[in-house]
Amino acid sequence: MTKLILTAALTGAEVSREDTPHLPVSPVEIGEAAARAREAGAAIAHIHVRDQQGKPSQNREIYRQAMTEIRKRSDIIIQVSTGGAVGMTAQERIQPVSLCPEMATLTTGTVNFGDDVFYNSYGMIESFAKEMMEYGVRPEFEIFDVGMIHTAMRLVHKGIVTGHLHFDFVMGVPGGIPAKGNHLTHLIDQLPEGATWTVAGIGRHELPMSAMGIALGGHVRVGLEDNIYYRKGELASNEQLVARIYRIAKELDREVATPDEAREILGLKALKAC
Ligand code: KMH
Ligand code: ZN
Repeated sequence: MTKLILTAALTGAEVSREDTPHLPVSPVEIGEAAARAREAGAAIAHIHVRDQQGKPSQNREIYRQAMTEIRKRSDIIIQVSTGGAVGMTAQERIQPVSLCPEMATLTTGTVNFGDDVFYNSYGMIESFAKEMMEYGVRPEFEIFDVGMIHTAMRLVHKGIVTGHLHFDFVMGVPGGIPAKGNHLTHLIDQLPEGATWTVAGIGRHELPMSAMGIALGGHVRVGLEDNIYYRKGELASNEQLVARIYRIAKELDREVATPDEAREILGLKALKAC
């Protein structure tokens, strides 16, 4: 099996400091959290940023600061969010891509998101994909339900997205695909030859889905964006969640990739000067 790529989803848009004191919010905190996650075994930091009040933001300047703070401290791959928070406009969401991060998320469909709707029309998806390709940013397709794989492939068949294809299966969002083993194998079955995949189980589903991801030869995402608990009633830090998956992988004889090894596996280009 290829080495395991661990992604740390450090902050997200839905969790607040009231939910957990471990949440990194400011650019410096995000930089420090990324360095600790890297130490614990993460190769990719999936980031969202917050404004001065701690509210979700897609502000380009705040992303620039967070990226600077991360790069000061580690060689971890930076993956910015273009999902942002529900209700944000496409113009708001796309802002960090023009900072030339190595990766950005690209959700390829609309999904109910608890009581909200996470809206992604085909037109938006195509324009986000074009902007990523223009800036040399590798998309990670965020797959909340099975049809989204087919919309991602529409971008490939139209020649809009070229190069290595990487998917992240986000499983267990209320309204999206449930976090179950048979659904995971069904998602894997839809992928084209040569594609790679990560699994992100939401809430209590994070640990079992991660274990399945390791065993099935995929990659794993954990972090406070997806789950704030180490176990029932016990809050976790990002690095504790990463370190646990690192240990499980070792026990299962799966080596863990460094950021440079992950760059190789994911076909990331050399950083473009931006
Ligand atoms: N906050 C969710 C509505 C992404 O980062 O691209 C969307 C999200 C996905 O978190
Ligand atoms: Zn996210």
